[in-house]
Amino acid sequence: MVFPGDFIWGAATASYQVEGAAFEDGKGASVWDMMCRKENAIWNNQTGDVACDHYHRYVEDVALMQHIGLKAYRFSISWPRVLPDGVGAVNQKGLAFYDRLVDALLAAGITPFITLFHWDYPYALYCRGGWLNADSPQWFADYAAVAVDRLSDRVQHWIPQNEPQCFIGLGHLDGTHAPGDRLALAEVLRAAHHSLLAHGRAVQTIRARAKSKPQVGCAPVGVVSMPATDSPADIAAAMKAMESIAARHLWNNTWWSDPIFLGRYPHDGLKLFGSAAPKVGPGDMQIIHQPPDFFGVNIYHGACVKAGPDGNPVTVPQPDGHALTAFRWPVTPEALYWGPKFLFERYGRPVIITENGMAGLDWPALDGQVHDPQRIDYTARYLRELRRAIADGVDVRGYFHWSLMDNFEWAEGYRQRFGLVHVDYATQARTPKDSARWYARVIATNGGDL
Ligand code: IFM
Repeated sequence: MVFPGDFIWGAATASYQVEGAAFEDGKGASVWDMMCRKENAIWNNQTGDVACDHYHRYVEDVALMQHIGLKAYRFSISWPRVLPDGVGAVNQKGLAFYDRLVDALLAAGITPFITLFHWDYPYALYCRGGWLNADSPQWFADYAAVAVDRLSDRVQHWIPQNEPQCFIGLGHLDGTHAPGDRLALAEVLRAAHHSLLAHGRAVQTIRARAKSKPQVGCAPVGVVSMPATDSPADIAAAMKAMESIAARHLWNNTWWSDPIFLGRYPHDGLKLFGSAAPKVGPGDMQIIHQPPDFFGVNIYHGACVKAGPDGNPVTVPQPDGHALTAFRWPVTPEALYWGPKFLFERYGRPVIITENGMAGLDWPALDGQVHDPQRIDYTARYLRELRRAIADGVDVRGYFHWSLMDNFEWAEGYRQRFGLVHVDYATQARTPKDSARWYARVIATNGGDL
């Protein structure tokens, strides 16, 4: 068997995308509650107010996970549900929800992986400057302490933040995600620097306070390049593309991961960003440089590159008619070979795929079942590439499918369905798709059925 015996087969969700109960039990507002109230910010002006109602239906959802045979479930805590003002008084009712969820998971034999922050930033703190405020790393560390103090007697796996490229880049540069700002690059990079400091402070907090030995990870977007051919020149070009910063935006690997894992910002980024680069205070890098125990990474697709005449990477466009998901993302299974391989070689930590999956056009058929052969094909192809990476010596410890169930896909609202389980938002009926049954077999055979 190529997959190690203790390989972690999981699925993932995030608080705002599934919980609902947006204004219940003392929860404070998040920037996504705010964003969903802006006219036309979200497809069809939809909101996460109810979402999958997971807050009330988590028992049924854990039973579904058990039915699929998940070994682990990655979910996030809503920061403003626990701390309505972002700091200060703890909302015990909100915190109690995660207590119940963790207990239900453990009773079902499912290992909880907690993401502390998956984008639902407290609105109260946004009003105080959000990630631009130099106090924001401290706010985050204090929040981490509350979660760790309450849950670390039962939870070992912690991921401080999900996809900083998105909550900083889409949220503060493009303005398409909450809080919907379009700031100058210098301000965006200052916010990014604070988020990196927050990551470091949270890791320190987790390691100092956890009641059981913690395993800490990360979950950036994996910006993957794949060589057009197996030639050494193309492979070197793809590696170079993955480790370089070539444009004045935040879609890259190294600006985010070099500080955390290597203790420095990459030179090419500093050069390219120039005067927009953040001021790094004395001691900042020591705080940020808290290498996690595993390199968690979210990978959905990659770009194909070849070596140009000077050896530098040149993008090779996908051929006309190349396979696309419903979200118009290219289907590129090799991303799950080259992405983990590069990240393992550069950062030297075991890799866990913290997200991978696809949006499909799924609906209940006349027979009442939800047939999603494309998701099965997509996932089988990607997992085969992950298997190839493991066979080639990449230390991959786990895979989380995105997502357990259809949910609120941010600016896309409910238009994109990523789930193994179909959700009828009018009735909240859950229907496991064919892919859920297929994934159950993959898990039961530890990947032997691929
Ligand atoms: O739904 C998102 C998730 O919240 C973060 N990673 C990508 C997923 C699909 O877009």
